[in-house]
Amino acid sequence: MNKKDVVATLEKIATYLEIKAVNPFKIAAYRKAAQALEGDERTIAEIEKPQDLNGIGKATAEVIVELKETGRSNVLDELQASIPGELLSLLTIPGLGGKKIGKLYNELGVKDASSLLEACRQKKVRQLAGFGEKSENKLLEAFETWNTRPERLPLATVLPIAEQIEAQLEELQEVSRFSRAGSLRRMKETVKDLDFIIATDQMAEVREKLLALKGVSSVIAKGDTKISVDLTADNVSISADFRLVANDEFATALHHFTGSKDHNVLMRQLAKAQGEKISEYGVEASETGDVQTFKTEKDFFFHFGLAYIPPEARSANGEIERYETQPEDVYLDHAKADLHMHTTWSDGAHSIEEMVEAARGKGYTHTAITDHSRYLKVANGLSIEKLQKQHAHIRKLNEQYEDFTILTGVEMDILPDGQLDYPDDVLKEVDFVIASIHSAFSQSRERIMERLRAAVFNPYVHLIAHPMGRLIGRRDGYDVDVATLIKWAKETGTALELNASPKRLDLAAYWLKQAREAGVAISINSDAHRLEMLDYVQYGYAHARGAMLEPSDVINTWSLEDLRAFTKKKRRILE
Ligand code: DGT
Ligand code: CA
Ligand code: CA
Ligand code: ZN
Repeated sequence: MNKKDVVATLEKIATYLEIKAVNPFKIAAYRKAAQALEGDERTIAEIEKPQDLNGIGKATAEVIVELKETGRSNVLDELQASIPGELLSLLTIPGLGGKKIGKLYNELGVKDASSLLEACRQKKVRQLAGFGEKSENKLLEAFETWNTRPERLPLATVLPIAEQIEAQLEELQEVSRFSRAGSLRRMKETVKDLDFIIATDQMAEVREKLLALKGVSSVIAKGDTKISVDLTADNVSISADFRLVANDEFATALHHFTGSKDHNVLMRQLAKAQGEKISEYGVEASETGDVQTFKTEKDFFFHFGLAYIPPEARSANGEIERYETQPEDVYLDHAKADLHMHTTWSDGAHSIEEMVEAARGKGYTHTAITDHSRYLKVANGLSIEKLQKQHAHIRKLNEQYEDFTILTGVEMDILPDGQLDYPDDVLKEVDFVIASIHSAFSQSRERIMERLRAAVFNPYVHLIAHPMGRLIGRRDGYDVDVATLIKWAKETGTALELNASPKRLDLAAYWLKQAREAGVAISINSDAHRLEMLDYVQYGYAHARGAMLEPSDVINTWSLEDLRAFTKKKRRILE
C-alpha cells in the first residue's frame, strides 16, 4: 500500500466508526493519524515508526503498520463485516457522511436505500437531531439523482476498481484462474458493468468469498454460477458480474463473455457453416452433440481457421476477415520510445533525469522530453530562453548515455489566433516538436481547422497531440474535421497522436482506423506528468489493437534512425 491508500483506509475506518457511533475520541484519533501521515513528506516505507509522529497514537500506529505490511486491516475488516453492505453504499449520496448515516442507522433502523427513502417519506428523518425539514428535503432531492446512476462510466474511472477486485481474486486459493471479460477486457472507452470469469473446482466456496469482496455494497443476483453485485469504491458505484466455470470451460466461457455481442454473432455464423454450435461451455457438434473444449482462446480461434483475435479487436468491424491471415498486431513490447512527457521544467512532477531513467528502465532506446510552451502559463510553459536552456541541458545529459538517446522536444501550443507559440528559427533546432490545442475550444470548426492547418503545414512540427481534445465522459473536445486532418497529415508527413491516457484515448478508435488506412503515421504516447503515468501507454497499445494497427504504423516502434528520417522528410517536403 502506498501512503495515499493508507490515508484513505484510515479515513474509511473513521467513517465506519462514525456509523457505529463509537466514542468520538476514537474516531478523531483515526482522522488525526490520517492528517499526520499526509503532512509528513516521507513515503510510507520511509516512516518506520508511525507512533513517533505527532498525532499518531499506539492503536492507530498498529493499524498503519499492519496496512503497510499486509495491505489489510483487521479493524477495517471487522467493521465492514458488522455494518450492512447496503448501508455503506449510502455514503455516496451527496450530503451523507458517516455521522449522519450512523444516526439514521442507529435511531431509525435505516439499512439501505429503500428504507432511507421510506424514512424520509414518513417525515421521520427531520425529527433526528442535526437533520431538520430542510435537510430531509435536500436528501430526497439528492436521492433522486443518486439513484439514476450514469449508464456508462469512463474506462479511466473503472480501471482502479477492476484492479482492486483483481488484487483480491489473486489471493483466493480456491480460484484456479480468472480474467476480465466484457467491455473492460475489450478496453472500450466506457463501461457499463465489470465482468469477470473465474475457473474453480470449489464453486460454493468461491461464491461466498465473492460476496465478501471489499466494496460490495449489495448483492443483485446470487446464482450457482453467476454472482452479480454492486460495488462502491472511491465514490464510484458500478456493478460487476462474476461467472464461475469449471477449469476446462474457461477458454470458451472467456470468449463468450468477452464479446462483443456482435463479434459473437459472427463467430456463431462461422460455427454454423461447419456444422457446430458455440456456447459458453464449448463447441458442440450439431450432429453428435459432442462438446469440445479448448485450452486457450487461441486454440478456439484456430478451430475456426482464425489467428488469435485480440479482445480489443472483437467488435464486428472486419476482424474475421483480417484474422484469416496472420496479421502482426501492435503490442507494448514493440515500443522503443515514448515521445510525449512532461517534467518539472513545466507542469510535470519529476525531473528530466527521473523521467529518462524510468523510460530507459522500460527498455526504450530513446525518449522525447516535451514540456509546455510559453503560452500555457497555468502549466508553467517555457520561454524561448528556458526552452533553449533545457535543450542545452539535455544535450549534455545525453553524453552520459551510450545506449539511450534523449530527444529535445516541446509540446507547443497552437494559439487561438492560429499562430504557433514559437517562431520557426526556434522550432528548427528542436528534435521533436508536438503541436496541440489547449485553449479556445468553443471556436467554430473553421477556426479550429485553420489552427491545425498552421501546425500541420509547418515543416518543423512532427506530431499533433490529442487531436480531438476530448476527455472521455467529461468533455467532447473542440469541433474538428478529423477526416481533413488525416488528409493533411498524410500529405505533409505529420504524425497524429494516440494519446494513451485512459481519460483521453485520443484519437478515438474509429478515426485511428481511418488514419491507418490513409497511411498516416501514429504516435502512441503517455503524456506522462509523473513517473507512474508512463505506464499509461499500455492502454494506448490496447486501443491501437482495437483499431488493428500494426507495429510499422506506430512511430514509437521505429528505430531512432527511422524516426529521424521521418522528421527530415517533412522538412524536405515543406521547406
Ligand atoms: P458493457 O455494456 O460495457 O457492459 O459491455 P459488455 O460487452 O461488457 O456487455 P455485457 O456486460 O452485457 O456482457 C458481457 C459479454 O457477454 C458481452 O459482450 C457478450 C456476452 N454475452 C453472452 N450472452 C449474452 C447475452 O445474452 N446478452 C448480452 N448482452 N451479452 C451476452
Ligand atoms: Ca460489461
Ligand atoms: Ca455484464
Ligand atoms: Zn502533454
